[in-house]
Amino acid sequence: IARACYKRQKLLQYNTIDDAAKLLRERKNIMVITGAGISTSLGIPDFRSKDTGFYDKLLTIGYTDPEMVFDIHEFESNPGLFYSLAADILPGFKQYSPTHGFIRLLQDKGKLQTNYTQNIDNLEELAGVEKSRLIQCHGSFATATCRKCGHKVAGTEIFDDIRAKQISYCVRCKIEIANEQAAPKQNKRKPAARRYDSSDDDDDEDDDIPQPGVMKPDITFFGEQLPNHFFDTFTDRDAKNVDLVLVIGTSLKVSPVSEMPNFLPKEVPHIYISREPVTHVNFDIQLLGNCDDVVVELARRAGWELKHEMIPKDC
Ligand code: CNA
Repeated sequence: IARACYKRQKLLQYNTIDDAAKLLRERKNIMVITGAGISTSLGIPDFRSKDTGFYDKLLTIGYTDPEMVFDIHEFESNPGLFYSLAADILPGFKQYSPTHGFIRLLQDKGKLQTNYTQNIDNLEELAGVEKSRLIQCHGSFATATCRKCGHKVAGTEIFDDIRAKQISYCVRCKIEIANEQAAPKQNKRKPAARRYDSSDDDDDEDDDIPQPGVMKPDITFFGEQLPNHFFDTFTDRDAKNVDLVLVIGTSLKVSPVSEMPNFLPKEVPHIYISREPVTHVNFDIQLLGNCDDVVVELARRAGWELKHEMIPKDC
């Protein structure tokens, strides 16, 4: 998606929460764009909330550039930085929030076109959102891949290392290295060509000790390309058919997702649900507050029953 060079005009006929509930009842192809705010009620911090966000935490412990933790070049040179801090945003995978439940409800009503999530906690899947209706724009913790040999594993296989704040190394690389070391010397693979240095002349074998690759969860770091199916699905399918867009729990600061609302047809109503207002997109209706509370009220006014153990019985 190229950078939006215009701000869409507001549709003046939509203003209130009742207008939003009516749109939910009437529309059939609802695009839902979500961010970290839909998981904060589960104890998973977002990035940019003041005081409680992950970035503020990093600042208080001395990291002046919190985005570095998720920068691919930094990860290549110093994976220990990511591994020392990632435990804080590792999901428990046991529970989803009422807002995830609301997205599932839209699906059950036959109204969910696609949920574009920036989240990496994979909780949409736990809530039962179908794979075909889910685009994980920034990947997820569901799988992890070796940076050296490409070996892919279930994300859970590196969780113990993340929780122990230690770099996770590739099991397949380790086995290959062990096999090579066990093999007779003449069968050993020749070491890759390396920079010539006069100290190499002393035939110091330590330099040639092979290292296993580092595992990286399949989340999109800053500096990495988003998955192709994100662009293809948005431009070729969804942007043409959508009739309502809900943007929930995101500061809309990360491109290209932040550009998506401005690229939808101008007659499609835009609703924003989050704690803080945004000004760089002209939403028709902004419903500010905890998203779980807002979606419960929206569902009630739409005449739908949203069931979830975190919703008080009298709602
Ligand atoms: P962000 O920039 O931290 O914004 C979150 C927004 O949600 C803020 O505007 C908050 O005010 C708002 N918010 C927080 N809690 C609530 C709540 N309970 N109800 C309503 N609004 C709330 O995060 P974005 O998602 O906009 O940024 C995209 C990043 C965040 C992606 O790359 C993600 O991978 C990354 N992230 C994901 C997770 C996760 O998967 N749970 C956690 C932390 C960060």
